Parts: sequence; structure tokens; C-alpha cells
Amino acid sequence: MGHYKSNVRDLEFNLFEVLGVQERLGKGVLAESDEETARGVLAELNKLATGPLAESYADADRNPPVYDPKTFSVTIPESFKKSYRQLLDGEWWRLGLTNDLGGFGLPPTVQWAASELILGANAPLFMYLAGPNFAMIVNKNGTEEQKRWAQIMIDRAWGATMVLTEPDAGSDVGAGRTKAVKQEDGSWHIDGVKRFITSAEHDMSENIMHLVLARPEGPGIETKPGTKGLSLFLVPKYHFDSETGEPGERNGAFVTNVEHKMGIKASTTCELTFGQHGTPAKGWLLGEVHNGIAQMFQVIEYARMMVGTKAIATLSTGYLNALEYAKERVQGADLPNMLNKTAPRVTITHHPDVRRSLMLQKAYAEGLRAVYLYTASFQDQLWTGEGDEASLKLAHGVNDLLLPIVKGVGSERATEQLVQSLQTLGGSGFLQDYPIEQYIRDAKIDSLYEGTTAIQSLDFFFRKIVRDKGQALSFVAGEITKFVESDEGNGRLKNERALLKQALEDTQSMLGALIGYLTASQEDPQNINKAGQHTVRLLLSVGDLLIGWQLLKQAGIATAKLDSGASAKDKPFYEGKLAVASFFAKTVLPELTARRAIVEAADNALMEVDEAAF
Ligand code: ST9
Ligand code: FAD
Repeated sequence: MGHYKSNVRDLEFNLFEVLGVQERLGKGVLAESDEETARGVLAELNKLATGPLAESYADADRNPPVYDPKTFSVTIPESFKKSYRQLLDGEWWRLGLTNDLGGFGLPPTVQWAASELILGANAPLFMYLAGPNFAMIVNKNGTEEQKRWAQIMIDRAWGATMVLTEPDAGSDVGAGRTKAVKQEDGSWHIDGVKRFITSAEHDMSENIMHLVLARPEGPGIETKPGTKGLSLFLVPKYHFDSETGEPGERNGAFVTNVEHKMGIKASTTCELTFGQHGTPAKGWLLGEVHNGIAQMFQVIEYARMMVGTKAIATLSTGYLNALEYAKERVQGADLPNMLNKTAPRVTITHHPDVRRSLMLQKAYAEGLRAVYLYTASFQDQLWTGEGDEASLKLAHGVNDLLLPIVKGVGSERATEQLVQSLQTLGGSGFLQDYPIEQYIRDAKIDSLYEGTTAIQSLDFFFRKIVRDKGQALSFVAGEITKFVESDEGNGRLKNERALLKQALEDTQSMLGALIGYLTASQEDPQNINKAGQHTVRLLLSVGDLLIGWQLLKQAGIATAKLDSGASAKDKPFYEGKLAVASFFAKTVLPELTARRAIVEAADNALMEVDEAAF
């Protein structure tokens, strides 16, 4: 058995019992798929994920890719290449594509559920598969010729990268200095050094298309500072025949270093140097328009969802590994018998503290899964285009609102709870005999790349709430209120519903306080710092609120299933849903009241502390 423990039952519960995804299938762009197809995709991918994909996970960590500075090239370990070939052979890269580009005709909810299986088994594999998905964005924004390149990228299974970061431009992308100088033939010469670029070099595809942000220069071009002065260029590793895609001469984009990292070692993280090794790095402006940051955000939105799902997938397998261990490990006696030295020894699942920890791990793993799939359900509507203009606008807004939750909360809670999964194994958890130490190392990156948690929280508050005038948030709050007031679950979850109501009030008050500080900053700009101290707290609190709500919603559905006579196999699954929802409502949601008090009492004392006093 490999390291990966999937949870297909919970994925199917979310898709077909909670979200009712099957009602969308069989129509319009989803005409070719039905519930059976979707279940079939999950079953097939699950076999692959728990088997061949998981197989190279540890080996590629212990024997990572090797960089040769003489040739600027990277050799990927054979075990990993074998897993990658399995994904290619199964044509799984078609999963996220639209029908016109050769997709499977499945909606984003099913795509993300299926992606969870790859991301949990071996996330770097998924990241090397970026080519076809990035091609979709080239196709959407490109000129007619570039649309053909997009098809070539798909047909020839090219790799692709997103190239933003520079040594002095991380969170602050607008500080980027890489420039693009216009050439007479309409192409551009890119000049600069980018840092931390994922998959920028490997030996698993014949070509790699870099999507590069650079600042354009040349006669008649106005050079603007910040992100709005960046344009997006297509820079291939090898030049290629524009009709057939056949690779030709080497372009001047070379990987000049590969980082040594804490985790995700199989995923190459590269310094990528443009035009500084004797060969010009030729690029082509995407769509012939200077709209780089907005175009790149189409990629970023997809990647942020991917990073959140990766973190949640890792937490889920971490929890299930911890659970399996706990059910077998015998240590100590039951607490009520602790003074009786001859009392029978029990498995550690009997100890209240182990139970507390396991139930919390389950709550975050299953609650966050529900949140990312709820988010994807709005992407489904955008994918099918159903509904009038107003409802599509709302779906867009809600998806935007929830992305920083999926990414920011998903990664923070996964990191925190995976430490608890390791703790469940005691000293054994610290060993490489078990996968959890690698999970912790591999998941830590999720709160850093694609915008750190602080950046997610600023995006959430300033852009997704304030700039949106709270429209998407009001919709979600309205849905929670409807749930609180309904009697789903036959009144059996009354206390929990009241706790959810309180949690909603607490988060609304936190938000009210932050908006108050923002308003007060018109009088005194320093007041904005009071908000800045608490945006992460707000993000995590809204995350807890959404998790609590989703778990209770699921518990309501589970109650109905149990009442109507669930099968012996399903009974413990549904009982688990009730237990976890109640546990989370009673032990986590009340913490929001204290967080509210902290936010409401914000002052700027922290900002006044001299740096020397830290
Ligand atoms: C990175 C990559 O870290 C890590 C992993 C890579 C993995 C790649 C592979 C993944 C895919 C694999 C797919 C495989 C599939 C296979 C399937 C097989 C089964 N939403 O606020 P302003 C735009 S990459 C939308 O003034 P500043 C917008 O156009 C590096 N748009 O910002 C806006 O204009 P306007 C990641 C947004 O102060 C404009 O930006 N790096 C959003 O100038 C300016 O906005 C980062 O993420 C948004 N949320 O700049 C950087 N926000 O307002 C993090 C902004 O007119 N830093 N725009 O609409 C930030 O995000 C900063 O906040 C900043 C600030 C750069 C935006
Ligand atoms: P900094 O921006 O220097 O941040 C340092 C700290 O300051 C963080 O805690 C941050 O939250 C905080 N901070 C910074 N600004 C603010 C602010 N305004 N308000 C509050 N707090 C703030 N980039 C790419 O372009 N393409 C890739 O493929 C890619 N892959 C990556 C893979 C790996 C393994 C790694 C490590 C990075 C990758 N990155 C990639 C870069 C990644 O996106 C950046 O590391 C990330 O955006 C943070 O930038 P930074 O490291 O410069 O940190």
C-alpha cells in the first residue's frame, strides 16, 4: 500500500448528496457526462492515485531532481517520470479543459474533486501538468496565431510556467524590473532574472512555454510603474514551427539555478534568466495587448484554487493516516481506570485527548473540502453559463470572495492540523517510515506561494469585501442565515445552530470594526493599521464560520439519510458527519467571540513599538 489515503466517499457525498452536481450534467456543455461518468472518473483516478502516482512520492523526495549548471538542465528521477507518464497516458491533463480544446466535458466541481486525488497522492505531478491548463488561458487571450500555439501546447503535452517573482519583487509584483524591448519583427527581447519559478526546467516534455510578466520598452511605449505597467509575454524554451509545433533552436531563457528546499522537492523551483547568456530571449506579447497583470490573474486564480485544494488534500490523507495508526496503537488504560495498574491496555483512540485531536483534524479536512467544493459550485455556473446576467455576476463575485478562503484558510489550517496528525503517531510520526513528516514539509509551501496568507487576507478584505461593497459576502451571509433559521435536521442540531448564529454575529461584528477603522483612516491614515493587524484574524474567522456552516449543513443531510434507513456501510459515515459538525460547533465556533473582542479593542500600540524593542 502506498502512502496516500483518499476519501472518495466524502468527495461523492459532497458532489451528489450535498451540491446535487448531477442535476447540471447531461445538458449544454456538460451534455456528454452524467453521474455515472463522474463517479467513473473518480474511481479510475482513485486507483491511479493510491497506486502508481503515490509510488514515487517518497522516492522523489529522497532523490530529488538534479541540476547541471553546465547545460542549464535538470534530470528528474526515473520513479517520478514513471508516475508522470501514467498521467499522460491516461490523458488526465484533459480534465480541466473546455470541450473545444478536447476536455472531458465535466464541470469544475468534478474536476477539482478529481484533482484532489492527484494533489493528495503526489502534488508535484499535478504542477508539471500545467501546460494544457495554461494553454487554455493563452487560447482565451491570444491572437489567432497564438490560439494555434495553445493547441500545440496541448497536443504536444508541453510544460508551462507562470513567471512573476523576482529577487526584489515577491508579494510586491509591481516592483518587477524585468524588461521587454520591442523588436522590428514584432517580437520582444526579454531581459532580467526571475526567481522561484516552478517547473521552469525538467526533462519530461519537449518544450516549455513560459508566461512571463515584464515591463515593455520601446518607441511609442509609455513605461508605467507598478503592476499596471506589466505586460504578459509568451517565451518558449525552444523556438518552434508555428504550424506544426516542431521544436527548433534554443531560445535565450535559461535556468541558472534550482533551489534546495524544505519540501515539494520533486517540483523544480528555478532561477530563470532571460537574455543574459549570449542568446536573446524572444517573447511574444499575449493577445498583442498590454494587459499583463489582469491576464496573469486568470492564471493566478486557477493556481490559488489549486494550492488550497493541495493543502486540503494533504491534510485529509494526513488525518486518515493518523486515524489508522490510532486505531491500532495500544498504549495505557482508559482514563477512568488509570489508577488500576492491571486494567486492560487500550488503543489510543480511547483517550479523550487523542479523540479531541482526531475529531478536529477530521473537522478541518472535511469542512475545508466542503468549502472548496462549494466554491467550485459557483465555478460550475460560470462554466456552463446558465442563469441571467445578474446571477452570473453574483457567481463570479462569490467565487472571487471564496478563493482567498480556500487558499489562505486551507493552507493555514492544513499546516496547523498536519502537525496534530503527526502528534497522533507519537515519536513514530517523526520518522520517515510514515508519510506525515513529508506531508508537513510539502504542505508548508501552500501558505507562502501564490500570495502569502497576509496577502490573501488583504485581498479578502479590501478587494473582495470593501471594493465589492459587500455584495458577495451579503449573499453568503444570507445563505447562512437561511440555514440557521431552517429546521433541517429536525431540530436535533438546535444548540449547534444557535452557536452558528452567534459565530455569524461575531464575524459580522469583526468586519464592522475593520470597516470602522477603514472609515476612520480618512481622518487619520494611521487608523488603517488597526485593520491591517486583524485582516488575517478575519480571514481565519470567516473560514471557521464557513466550515461550521458546511459541516452542519452536511449533518442535516446525514440525519435525513439515517432517518430514512441508511445501509450498514453508510451508517458510520453519516454518524461521523453528525459527530464532527456538533464537535466543531461546540469547541471551535465559540472562540470567535473572543476574537471579536480582540478586533473590537484594536489600538495602534503595536505600531508604535520601536523596532529595537522587538
Ligand atoms: C506562484 C506559483 O507562486 C506557485 C505554484 C505554481 C504552480 C503552477 C501550476 C499550477 C497549475 C497546474 C494545473 C494543472 C492542471 C492539470 C489537471 C490535471 C488533472 N483577482 O490591488 P492592485 C489584478 S506564482 C483578480 O492595485 P497591486 C487586477 O487586474 C507568484 N485580479 O495590486 C488589478 O487591477 P484592477 C504568485 C486581481 O498593489 C491589478 O491586479 N504571486 C486580483 O498593484 C492591480 O491590483 C502572487 O500571487 C484578484 N484577487 O499589486 C503575488 N488582485 O484593480 C501576491 C489584483 O484595476 N501578491 N488583481 O482590477 C499580490 O497578489 C498583490 O496583492 C498584488 C499587489 C501583486 C496584486
Ligand atoms: P515577501 O514578499 O518578501 O514576504 C515576506 C513576508 O512579508 C511574508 O510573511 C509576507 O506575508 C509579508 N508581507 C509582504 N508584503 C506584505 C504586505 N503588503 N502586507 C503584509 N505582509 C506582507 N513565483 C512565480 O512567479 N512563479 C512560480 O512558479 C513560483 N513558484 C514558487 C515555488 C516555491 C517553492 C516558492 C518558495 C516560491 C514560488 N514563487 C513563484 C514565489 C512566491 O509566489 C513568493 O515567494 C511569494 O509570493 C512571496 O514572496 P516573497 O517570497 O518575496 O516574500
